[in-house]
Amino acid sequence: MASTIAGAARQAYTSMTSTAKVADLQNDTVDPASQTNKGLTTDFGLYVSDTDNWLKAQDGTHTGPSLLEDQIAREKIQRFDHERIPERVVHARGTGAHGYFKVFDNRASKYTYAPVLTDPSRTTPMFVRFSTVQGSRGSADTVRDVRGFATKFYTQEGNWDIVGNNIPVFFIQDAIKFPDFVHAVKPEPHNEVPQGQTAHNNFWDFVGLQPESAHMVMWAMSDRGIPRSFRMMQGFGVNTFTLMNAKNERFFVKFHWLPELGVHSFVWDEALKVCGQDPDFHRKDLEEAIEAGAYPKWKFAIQCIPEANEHDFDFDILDSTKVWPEELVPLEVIGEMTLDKTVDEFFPETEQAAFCTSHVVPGIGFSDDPLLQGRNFSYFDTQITRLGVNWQELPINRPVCPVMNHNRDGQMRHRITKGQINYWPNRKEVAGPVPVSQGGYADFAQKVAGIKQRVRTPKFQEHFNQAQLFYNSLTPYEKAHLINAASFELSHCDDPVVFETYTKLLNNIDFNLAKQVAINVGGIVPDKPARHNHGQVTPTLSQLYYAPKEPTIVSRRIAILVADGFNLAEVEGLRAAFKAGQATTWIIGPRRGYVYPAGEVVGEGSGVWADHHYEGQRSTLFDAFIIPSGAEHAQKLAQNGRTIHWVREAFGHCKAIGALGEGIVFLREAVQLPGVQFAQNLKSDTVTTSYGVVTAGKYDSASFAADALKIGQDE
Ligand code: HDE
Repeated sequence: MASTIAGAARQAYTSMTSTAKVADLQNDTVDPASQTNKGLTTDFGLYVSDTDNWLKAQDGTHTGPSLLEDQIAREKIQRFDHERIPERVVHARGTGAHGYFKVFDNRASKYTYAPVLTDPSRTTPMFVRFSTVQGSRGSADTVRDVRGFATKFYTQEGNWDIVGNNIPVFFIQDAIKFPDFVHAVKPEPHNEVPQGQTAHNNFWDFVGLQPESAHMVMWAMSDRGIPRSFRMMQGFGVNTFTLMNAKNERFFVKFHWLPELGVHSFVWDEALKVCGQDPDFHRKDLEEAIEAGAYPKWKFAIQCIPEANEHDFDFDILDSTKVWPEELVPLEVIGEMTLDKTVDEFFPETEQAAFCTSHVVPGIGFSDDPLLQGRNFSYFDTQITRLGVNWQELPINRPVCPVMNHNRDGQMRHRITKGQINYWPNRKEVAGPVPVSQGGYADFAQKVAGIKQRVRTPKFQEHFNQAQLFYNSLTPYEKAHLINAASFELSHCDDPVVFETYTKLLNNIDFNLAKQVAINVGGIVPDKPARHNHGQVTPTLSQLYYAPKEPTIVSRRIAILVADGFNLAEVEGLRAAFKAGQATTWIIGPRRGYVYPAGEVVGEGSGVWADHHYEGQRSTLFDAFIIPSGAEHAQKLAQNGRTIHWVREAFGHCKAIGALGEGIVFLREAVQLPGVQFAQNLKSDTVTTSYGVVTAGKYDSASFAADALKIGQDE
């Protein structure tokens, strides 16, 4: 019997493709547009003749009481009353997408026998949910926070979840501290402030008293805390898992996702503004890219340490507050994930998606990482509160391979299992265990010994080496951003005990960092380092290391700023060039509607459609912009405070800015960018680049656009 499950039934799934999960969801998907019966019904299928008026006892002129008897109105209201479920206690705000995973070859078979990681003929469907941690479901996307990076592989051997983050370490070492940490980070209990921020007394109080957080705090205060896009951030499994190979050898492993587009961040001022200007910025960005066919991709990499080498490092490899520096344990890139489909409906897919670190498949296992051990309990448990005990049966969560066992009943059970048997062993041999040799999950025969006690081993007690390593590895401008971020946050703490304690703690990481932050926030300014700086650097910790090798404008948002009287040929040429580079182009004009080029009468010519007016979309929402030539148009731009602000703000945010012909006059005379050199000759096509501002007198070829953006990006 067992072999039936392991063999024949699963054979049907060996030809599974990336669409297998999407096809599976079709069983539960309705499309009102294609339904033959388009009429409105109750949940029970009764045609409804009036959905606007509650049944009332009344005569022709006087409104009478609404009748409780109206079962149609009651169903509508009662159904609505219960629309909300508890939001996730952390990572409440998120957005999801479907995709698929492939390995390049079978090189990982030296570490694992898991087919999902070793069989290049397979395409494994995936669902991914990105999230922020602190804020509630309605909070803004671009807040300073850690980003969740939760991935679900619907493999032929069952679901495998890597519930990761965009930062490779965590705030605490032991799961028992998680409720304290989350209470401290979340809005304070007396007034529920702040939302989507860690800039408050309780968070900094906690991390000041819990020095194991120091390393993660450095990452969260760095530019990693304000990613430009979900598509432009790394993902990390964080915890130490294990892999088992066919020779029954075990390896410790860390999982990594590396974005094809490189790692990019906002600058802080920009992130703050986008929180208000477009709180859904990241959500829309993901959707926009997928809909445009610019499918986000990540390489998948592993770091492996043989079991015998567990204790070869000066840190404990089971400590989630530590990275495994790549110089010590190189990354091996083995596969790639592509996201190619947005969800059809947010709630049943993204909101009901439920991830569990305990979901692994044969060939992959756990380690004694104390954070992971606690997580393996917590995720399953939290889904019961959020979704009910049968949450695995929800369409988005159920595997695409067969499921058969003797778990039964509970709220919202909707699977119907035929027959008399719901236990094992049974006389009919229904649904019995599958031997390991036929695909049953094998627990690694790990020897366990020890004294039952509540202590942390010595290596778990060192907290500053890697915090220092991270800080040392940043470029000067990344360090400056980190100092500003920590200063911003600590300035929001009004209890001197809090900001004084933390500025003191920073002196264990870096003297200059501690000094600068203390000066900014009124902390105690140290006169010497609290600890020797080991001076070590790991280049792969700076996000600059992950800039794309070839500059690219794929999926970037580029604005063309125009007023009536612009140069039409240029705008058309630029648009074509940006389109060819797979960027999206937006015309920003004085009004949404037609804007008229030089030579056309306003309101009469054919014009170009402006996607937004100057007030409608700010420079913060674009990666770059360009101002074409046109004397009249340049003059109009120069008379408008908003367009001048547009350029100054973008310049302050280090955006690539382009200008042609009289567009340069506007930049030079009205905007007055300090220290910038501009092309002098308005008749020449010689390109001048200065501080990311790219100018040329005239537009000569489509390559200006590509060159300009390349230069702008390099700077
Ligand atoms: Fe989570 N975490 N976590 N976490 N976590 C949850 O599970 C928890 C930790 C992460 O998109 C919860 O379904 C404990 C590390 C992500 O649905 C909850 C501990 C990392 C998501 C929970 C940690 C994460 C969660 C809340 C310490 C990075 C969102 C809702 C022992 C590797 C998943 C839920 C999604 C969600 C518990 C630490 C990432 C309560 C106890 C480390 C991406 O179960």
